[in-house]
Amino acid sequence: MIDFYTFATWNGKRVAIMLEETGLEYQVHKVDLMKGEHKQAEFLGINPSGRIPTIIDSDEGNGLIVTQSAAILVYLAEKSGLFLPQETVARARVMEWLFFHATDISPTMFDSFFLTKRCEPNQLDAAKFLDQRIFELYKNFDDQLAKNEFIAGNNYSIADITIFPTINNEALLAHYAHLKRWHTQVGEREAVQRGMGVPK
Ligand SMILES: N[C@@H](CCC(=O)N[C@@H](CS)C(=O)NCC(=O)O)C(=O)O
Repeated sequence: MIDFYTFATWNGKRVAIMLEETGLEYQVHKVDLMKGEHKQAEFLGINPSGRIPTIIDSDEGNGLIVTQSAAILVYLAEKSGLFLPQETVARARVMEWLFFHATDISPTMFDSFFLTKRCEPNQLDAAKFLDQRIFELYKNFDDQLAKNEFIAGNNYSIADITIFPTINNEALLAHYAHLKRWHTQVGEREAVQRGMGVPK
């Protein structure tokens, strides 16, 4: 059984999609970031960095805690044997696109959100610069999807799962036709639809 600590953000949703896709048994614990529940002792005792998503897998020893959404996806892929190929070349491709997104796009999206919504006064010019960079980086994904059905090749993988919840930007979808085709296709998966609704 997996205890899943999450909130309705793209980092949380990618793990929710993965749990739904694998069919692993899990229980949701909503950590309300708006109420500051992630900074309370109970949650800090589980993840000292005070961030979601976090899982505890009680099948492993006294309970294995894994944090960081990309690491959780790799862990769940290895546990389930799904969405991460064993073969070296195919696996390298999945890791390449997973880390491209996790290290280049996700933090830039967070920084833009921080400058627009959390920073006093707002730093809109700086956020605009970051938004433009995100837009340009997504061209790489669009080009890749022009040649491949899925992000890392012919098969649906944790690279697709990590990216999907962040593509909620109409301007991006209007500009990049291949990204839009892929977004529609992946969005039709029932597990993706269920995962996007977690937590309720
Ligand atoms: N790199 C981390 C980012 C985790 C993260 O920043 N989570 C946000 C919600 S999406 C959070 O819990 N923020 C609370 C805070 O930073 O105080 C991941 O991929 O899991």
